[in-house]
Amino acid sequence: MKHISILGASMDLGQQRRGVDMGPSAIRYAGVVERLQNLGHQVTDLGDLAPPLSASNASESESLRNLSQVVEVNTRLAKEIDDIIASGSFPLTLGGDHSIAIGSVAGVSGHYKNPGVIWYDAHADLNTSSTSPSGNIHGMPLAAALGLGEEQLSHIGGSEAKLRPENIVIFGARALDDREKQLIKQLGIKVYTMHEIDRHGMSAMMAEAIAYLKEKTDGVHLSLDLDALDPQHAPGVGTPVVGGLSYRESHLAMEMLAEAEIITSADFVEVNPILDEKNRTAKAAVDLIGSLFGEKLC
Ligand code: 6HN
Ligand code: MN
Ligand code: MN
Ligand code: MN
Repeated sequence: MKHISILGASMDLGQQRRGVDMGPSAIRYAGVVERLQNLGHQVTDLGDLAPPLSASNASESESLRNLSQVVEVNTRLAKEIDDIIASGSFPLTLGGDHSIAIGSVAGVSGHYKNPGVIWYDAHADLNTSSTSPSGNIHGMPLAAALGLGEEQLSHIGGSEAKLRPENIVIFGARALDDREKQLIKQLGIKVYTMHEIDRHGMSAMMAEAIAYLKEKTDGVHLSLDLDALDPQHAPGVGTPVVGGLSYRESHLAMEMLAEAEIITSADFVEVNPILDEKNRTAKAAVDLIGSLFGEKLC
């Protein structure tokens, strides 16, 4: 039994498709609290962080869209996550676009000597303002956690880097920008692309990723972007990419993580109910959360 604190980060300013700020509501509506309680966990729903006021005026930079709002929300989120862990509870953050992982990783990192992360995503989110093709900050959170790019982002929760490159595993990647590929090679970040997963299977690749992180880290944050799943299984995301992980593969991944007992915090992001079909993506998120917290089929 765990004590789990759910926090909604209703942010949609890290990218340009409105509606992903309603992700936390959609995931609650799909029954996340009840699901976790039925598994015997003690759940506190802390509600949503107050959202930023509005999109900024056009004077703000196109290479870092809505920077001030993203900084403001993530600064508050980092503090909340820090407090949740200090109280002995497991922080489960519901997004919101993936820019909110800047705050969640920052809030987690001070609690571990060697924090690690599983970045379950079609993308690597390793851009900075100088490499980003879009200026969307949801494509930058992993770079910020490494201490790269705009300091207003990378210094949230402290000026030090929040993650070491060798403690990062990217899982499900299939849409990397050229500069992200360069950075991955340069820093030696471990990436399981769809190629490796197709070739060797989820079971072998996740087992390898778990063993890798187990050896290096003393806490692992799971940052799960629903666009890691194929759009057939998770249509309600802002940046869908065909050729993704299936619903079953993702369940197996969560079940293996539950069994390994390595995950110490998590966020589930990019659920956009406006783009969704009958809340399927939010339901998939809740199903995966169930598996991550120990649900068994029999
Ligand atoms: N996400 N690499 C692209 C960009 O604009 O930087 C896409 C980023 C997607 C981010 O899905 O969290
Ligand atoms: Mn992402
Ligand atoms: Mn993504
Ligand atoms: Mn710095």
